[in-house]
Amino acid sequence: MKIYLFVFLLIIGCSKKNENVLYVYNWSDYIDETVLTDFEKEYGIKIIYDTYSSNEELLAKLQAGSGGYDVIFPSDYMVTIMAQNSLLEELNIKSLTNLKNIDQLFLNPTYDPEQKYSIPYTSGLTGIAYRTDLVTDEIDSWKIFWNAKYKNKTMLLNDMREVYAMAFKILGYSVNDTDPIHLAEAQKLLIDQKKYLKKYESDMSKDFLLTKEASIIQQWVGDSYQIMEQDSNIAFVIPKEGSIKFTDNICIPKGAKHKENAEKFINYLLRPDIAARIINVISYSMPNLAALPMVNDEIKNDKNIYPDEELIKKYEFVLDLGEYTSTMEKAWTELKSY
Ligand code: SPD
Repeated sequence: MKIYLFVFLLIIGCSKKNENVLYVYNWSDYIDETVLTDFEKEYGIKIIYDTYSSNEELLAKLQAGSGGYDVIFPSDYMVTIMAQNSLLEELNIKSLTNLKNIDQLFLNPTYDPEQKYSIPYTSGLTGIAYRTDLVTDEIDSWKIFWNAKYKNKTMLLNDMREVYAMAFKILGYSVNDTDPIHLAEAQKLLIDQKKYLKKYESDMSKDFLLTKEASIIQQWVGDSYQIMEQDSNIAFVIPKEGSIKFTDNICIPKGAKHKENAEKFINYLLRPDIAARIINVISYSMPNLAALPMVNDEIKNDKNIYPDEELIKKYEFVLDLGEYTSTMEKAWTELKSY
C-alpha cells in the first residue's frame, strides 16, 4: 500500500513540476536574458530557451512535430503560412491585459487580420553592416557585395527570402516577385556574387565582422547595432534600392502543453518596463508605446531603428508566395551548392 502511495505522490509531484515550465523558441540575440530570469522568479515558471536563425528553420521544426515549444516568434508572412497550415493556437486575447500598450497601427495586420494567432513583438529592416576601417568605398547600395576588392570578405544572410530580396531590389523588382524569368536573372546575379562570398550565415557573421574575417555583411538592423556597441569601427547603412521590412510576432504553436504559462509570458513581454529593457538590449523597435519613455534616447532617436516613411519607401513586407515558394527553394538549393 505504502509503495502505491509513494508512486502516486511521485507522479503528482512530477506532473506538478512539469506544469511550471515554459519552452521558448526565439531568434538568436532577440531578448534581454535578465528578463527571462526575472520572469522565472516572479512566476515560479522555469524557462527552457532555444534559438533559431530563420523563419524556414522554425517552420521545418514545427512541421516535423519536434521541439515541444510553447512560445515562438515568426515573422509576418510566416504567421500566415503557419495559420494556414494549422500550426498555431488561437490566443486567449482576454488574458493579455497588457495588449493596451501596443500601438493600434500594429494591431489587426494583414497577415493576421483578426489578431487570432499573433501579437507583434518587434519590427525592423535589413541592411548592410560593415567595417569602416577596412572598407574604403562609400556604401549606399547592395552592389558593394559585387566589388572584387572585398573578395572572400562579404557575407550574406543564410535566409532565402532575404538573399533573393536583395537581388530583386538591385534588378528593380519587388521582394515578392514571382516571375520565373526574373528569378533566373536574380539567380545569375547571385551566382556571380559567390566569387566574393565567404559564406551564407545569419548569426555568426557578426562575429566574423568583429574579428575582421569579414568586412561587409547583410544583416538586420538590431543585430548590427548590437555589434556596433562592441566596436566603433562598425557602421550600418540602409541601401538605396530598399529591401525587407518586417514585424516579428509572438505566437503559441499548436498543441503547446503549457498554454497558460505561454500567455502569462506573452503578457509579461508586453509590460512597458519589460519591453523597454528588451529594446535597450537588442536595439530593435517594438510597437509598445508605453515603453518608449524608458527606451534609451540614442535608440529611440535613431532613424535606422525607428525609421520614417521616407527612409523606407523602397522597403517591403515579405508575403507568402504560395506554391511559387518551392520554385524559389529549388533555386536557393542550387545557389547554395553552386
Ligand atoms: N537576431 C534576430 C533577428 C530577427 C530577424 N527577424 C526578421 C527576419 C525577416 N526576414
